[in-house]
Amino acid sequence: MRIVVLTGGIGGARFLVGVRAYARTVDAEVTAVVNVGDDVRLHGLQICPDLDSVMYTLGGAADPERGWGRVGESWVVKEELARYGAEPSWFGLGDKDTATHLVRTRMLTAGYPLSEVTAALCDRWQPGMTLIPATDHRLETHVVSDVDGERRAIHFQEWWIRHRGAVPTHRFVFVGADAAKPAPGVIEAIEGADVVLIAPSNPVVSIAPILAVPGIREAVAGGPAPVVGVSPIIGGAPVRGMADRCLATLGVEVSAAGVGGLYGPRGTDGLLDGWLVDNADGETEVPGVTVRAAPLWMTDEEATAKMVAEAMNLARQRS
Ligand code: GDP
Ligand code: FO1
Ligand code: CA
Repeated sequence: MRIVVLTGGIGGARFLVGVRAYARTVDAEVTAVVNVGDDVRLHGLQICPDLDSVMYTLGGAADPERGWGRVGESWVVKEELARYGAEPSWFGLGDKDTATHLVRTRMLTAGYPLSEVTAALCDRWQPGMTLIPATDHRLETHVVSDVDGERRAIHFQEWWIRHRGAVPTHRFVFVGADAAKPAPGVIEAIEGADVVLIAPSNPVVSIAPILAVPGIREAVAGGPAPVVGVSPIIGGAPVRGMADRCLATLGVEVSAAGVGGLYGPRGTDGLLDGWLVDNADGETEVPGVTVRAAPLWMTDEEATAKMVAEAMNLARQRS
């Protein structure tokens, strides 16, 4: 049994902990295709927040409160950079995290593609599954917003961390997506999968940039495996993060139905065979998609593994 998961950072990482637990019970192989749109080069370092959230979480080293970065982190580098007045001062670079970025940047500079760098970093963290960036090419999410009365495209990290997403926001642009190619193994994994799961990640800035890489959406929508998505929205609100602001920018209702409709049914330009929503959203209907309700709070590994089992049941109904 082969399971492919499309995933972003924190929400996706927690979901993958449940996928790994479920996979152990059925001896399944898991491949996670991870968003790179959040990636940014700062202070000369290549930072990949979603890959790192997934890698640290599965490696048991993520900070559970912050959700991003390392547990037991210290901030000497950040403080020293601030004393030099080195911008951007709004970005928090943890000391332990910095070692990851140093190793990554060094390997990238030496010519290794991000997918190989990720595999090398995973040698240490042993995530228990294959992590592949959606693409080895540069793909960055930029946000067209009004800052100080001027309309500009700013990097997603600046929009989120510096402005907390609280500036008039017009659209999200996946810079470089048109010319990007899926990283080696992405299309092969999707085409060879028994099921494709879409994690309860941010649909606009975590899942959409993956699907924007030419060939990936087509492989998922046209592939042999059933596709089941899990709603990141419970009772009309994201559990955490900025999905509400992102959806509002697209004019999509912040609800399980809104996100299900955004992904849409397979066969008519969409992606989904099944859509798993929380029990609180049991009335949800997405035309053309089989909707089921289950508890979707990822409180711990056991609860999340049950949620994954529900998604797998839903997948079996189609196949
Ligand atoms: P990011 O890249 O770090 O922002 O993380 P993701 O895009 O992977 O996930 C963010 C999404 O995870 C948010 O929209 C949350 O609504 C969702 N999320 C977080 N915790 C939970 C949970 O316990 N259950 C569900 N269903 N969604 C969650
Ligand atoms: N989020 C913050 O709110 N403030 C930060 O200073 C910050 C630094 C940071 C450094 C490395 C990293 O991997 C993630 C970091 N994040 C920070 C989280 C990140 O901005 C977003 O939550 C994700 O990109 C959304 O997926
Ligand atoms: Ca993200």
